[in-house]
Amino acid sequence: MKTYVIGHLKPDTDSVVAAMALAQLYQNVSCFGYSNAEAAITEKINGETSFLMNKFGLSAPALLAASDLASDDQVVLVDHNEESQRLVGLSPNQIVEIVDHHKANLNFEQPIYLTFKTWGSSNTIVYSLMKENDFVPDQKLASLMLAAILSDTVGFKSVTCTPKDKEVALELAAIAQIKDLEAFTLEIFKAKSDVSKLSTEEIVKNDYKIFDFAGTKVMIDQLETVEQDIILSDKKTALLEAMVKVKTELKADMIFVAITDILKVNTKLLILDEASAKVAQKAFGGEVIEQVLDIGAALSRKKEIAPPIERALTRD
Ligand SMILES: [Mn+2]
Repeated sequence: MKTYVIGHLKPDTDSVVAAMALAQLYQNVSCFGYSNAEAAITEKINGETSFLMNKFGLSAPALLAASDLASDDQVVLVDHNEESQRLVGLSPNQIVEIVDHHKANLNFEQPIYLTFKTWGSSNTIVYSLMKENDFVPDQKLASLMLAAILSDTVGFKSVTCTPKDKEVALELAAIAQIKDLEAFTLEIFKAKSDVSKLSTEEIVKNDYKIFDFAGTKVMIDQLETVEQDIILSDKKTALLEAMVKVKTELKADMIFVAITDILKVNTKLLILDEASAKVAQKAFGGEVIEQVLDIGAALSRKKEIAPPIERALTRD
């Protein structure tokens, strides 16, 4: 019997590293009761995560499919909880614990362990669990955990960032011996922004989540970049074309692509059709111009982009 620790589909750095860190904690501290804890990923890692793995000489966890699971294996979910973001085909009965910082959307038939915090990064939660259990991550893991916090909180600039994230980041920076946090953040932003190897379709599927808003399947992809202007002038038409394809492929009812400039602190939404224009204008105000809606300083999909869209769809 194994216990797999896994993050969400379309894994980001927070989700991959939190799974690695939590698995290490389970392996080293027996009180959690998980024998043979092992981190796994549900889909291929993104460019930012692979940059960080190379930089610190670590390798990403192995890919796991639901068919790899034995019937007595257990699964711990980290950095997600909703069914639409879980490993495809995973039986809810194998999930024994969830560690997360997203809105809960759960319905289990049996009691399970839940650790939910309103902090800005799952790695902040995992580090606090480590501290409670007197476990100190090694320098490489601490570097990755720090990077994950900086990435998920957009260098502490996101509204999701809390004092706890900063406190933990500073402790991890000391273990990692990383002194210049600003330079490190910029390095991560550049890796995050590099979409040169991706097709427009891959960009639309690079960092997306599908939400179920009262029966409407809404796909929200987010591209965090330091070159919003260039992307919009060079790739807008191609991205809109790719959005049509991806929406059909993933059977979404509605699709939004958020182009977020993490230095300027601004998000522009790409709007595919009349129906999504109506929803977006109701959600954020303003006017869609040439299939783009400027929604201002909103950086966080979780707190500033998805909730207004949900409200616009579910309230009159
Ligand atoms: Mn996260």
